[in-house]
Amino acid sequence: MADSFSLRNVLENFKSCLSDNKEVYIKYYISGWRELVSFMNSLGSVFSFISKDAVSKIQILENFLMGENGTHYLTVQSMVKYELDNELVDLTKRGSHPESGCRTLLRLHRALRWLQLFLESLRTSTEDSKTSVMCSEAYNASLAQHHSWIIRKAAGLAFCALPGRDAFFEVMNAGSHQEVITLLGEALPLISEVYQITEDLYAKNKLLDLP
Ligand code: 1PX
Repeated sequence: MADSFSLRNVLENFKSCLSDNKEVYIKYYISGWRELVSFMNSLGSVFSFISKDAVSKIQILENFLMGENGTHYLTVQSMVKYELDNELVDLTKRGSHPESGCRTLLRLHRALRWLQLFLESLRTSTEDSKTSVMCSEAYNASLAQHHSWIIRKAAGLAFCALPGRDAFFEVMNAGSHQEVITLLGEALPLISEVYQITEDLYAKNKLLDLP
């Protein structure tokens, strides 16, 4: 299932995400997420409620990209412009466009902040650091504020099932601990840049609270 996962693939996708003029390609953004989901699946079935949600959001975006208006979904920038210009986004409450590209990508965008915090904390962790603690601290500082009590509880339970730091570094499949740490150091600035560009775009268009 996740035999082919490697942190390197995630890095490659986020590297390919940015165009020369700093637009974010949806194709690589969702490929990056697919890689991450395959990684999460390899950690066990307690995470499947999380990966199911992530996969359904990836699928919604992929359907737009492959659909008849696909050219408007090449980048996050073109998607935002197209959906706003054509009133395809529910701005205040869910109505006739409950699954717009903009609101769907916003969920993954918020999760990307979690990923950024979590990976940074893994990168700077020491041998006795606990992955479950790093994961829940990253979650509480990001995604948790957007989730209901019940989801927060379920997520908290799932975090307890995370493998320890050593095993975690192993599944990342990117060589020795030191090599993983180096790779994380390369991946993080890219992930942060993609995150920040999206955040600024959403803020400028007042899309950060889409229902
Ligand atoms: C190299 C190591 C990295 C580990 C990779 C792990 C990939 C994690 C992928 C998580 C993607 C989560 C997407 C969540 C999107 C979301 O917020 N959805 C909620 C809102 O959607 P709605 O359509 O209702 O507005 C939805 O309610 C969420 C349901 C599922 C629970 C989400 C819990 C998220 C916890 C994130 C931490 C994942 C920990 C995995 C550990 C490896």
